[in-house]
Amino acid sequence: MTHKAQRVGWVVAGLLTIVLAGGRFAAATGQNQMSYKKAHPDAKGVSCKTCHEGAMGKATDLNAYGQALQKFKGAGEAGKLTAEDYQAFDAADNDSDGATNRAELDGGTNPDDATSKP
Ligand SMILES: [Ca+2]
Ligand SMILES: [Ca+2]
Repeated sequence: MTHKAQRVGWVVAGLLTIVLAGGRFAAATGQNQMSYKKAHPDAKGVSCKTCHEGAMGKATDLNAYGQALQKFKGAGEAGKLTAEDYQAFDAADNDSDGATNRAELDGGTNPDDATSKP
């Protein structure tokens, strides 16, 4: 095998690794979205930016609220959130302003800012 062929092989292996790793994160995020919809079939006003910094949610760009949600991840579902995990987080008061996370999302206030409450 020539040096050029070896280099092409390494580039292809690197790209494949990136694509497969990206697919794994996207699948976990998709699974989380399905669990979210199962827990909140009538939810309005919630977007990827509720838990992520960017408009396209990625596992690596969680905001403070998304990071707090991760602590509610059940032990049996590594890397994924279940509907039960979301419901447990809904009942919590992430910013200690007296309103539950669910009440804040329903009321259009920020569940990560104590000065914003319903
Ligand atoms: Ca709150
Ligand atoms: Ca709040």
